[in-house]
Amino acid sequence: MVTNGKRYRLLLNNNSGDEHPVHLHRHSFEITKIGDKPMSGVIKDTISMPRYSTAEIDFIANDPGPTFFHCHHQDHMDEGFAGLITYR
Ligand SMILES: [Cu+2]
Repeated sequence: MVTNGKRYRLLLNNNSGDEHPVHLHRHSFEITKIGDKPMSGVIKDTISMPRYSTAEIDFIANDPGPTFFHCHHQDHMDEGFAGLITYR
C-alpha cells in the first residue's frame, strides 16, 4: 500500500536478456543505486535497464491517483510488463 507523501524505493531486477526502458508516469524518481554502486542526485522518469542488471529508484508519492508503471517497448507491454500504482 502506498501512502500519499511518503518516499518509496523500487528494486529493479532485470533478469532477462532484453533491455527495458522502465517508465513511471506522473512522478520523477531518484536513482539511488545501479548495480552495487550507490548514487544520488540523478532525477529521471525513465531508466534504461540493460539485460541482467539491477538498480534501485526512489519516488515520492506526491501525485495521487492511478500511476502507470511500464516498459517503454510496446511488445514488452503487450506481453504484460506494466502495472498500476494507485494511492489517494
Ligand atoms: Cu522491456
